[in-house]
Amino acid sequence: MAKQRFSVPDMHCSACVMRLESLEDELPGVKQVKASYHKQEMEVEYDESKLTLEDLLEAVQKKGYHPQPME
Ligand SMILES: [Cu+2]
Repeated sequence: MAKQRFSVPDMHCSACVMRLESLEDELPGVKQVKASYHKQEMEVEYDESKLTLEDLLEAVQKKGYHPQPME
């Protein structure tokens, strides 16, 4: 299981948090998504045997956001 934090600068309200957290149910391999509107960050726990970082970035971008992986 991998954990990755992303900066999501275009998250602008609590509805964004819910949209991002819905990836948990929509994307196979995602175990947990924690998004913070105040920090403009999200943390994703995922199974790297089912999902790559690129898949994850693409899914978030499809929702209209521009995630930047953090260290
Ligand atoms: Cu919003």
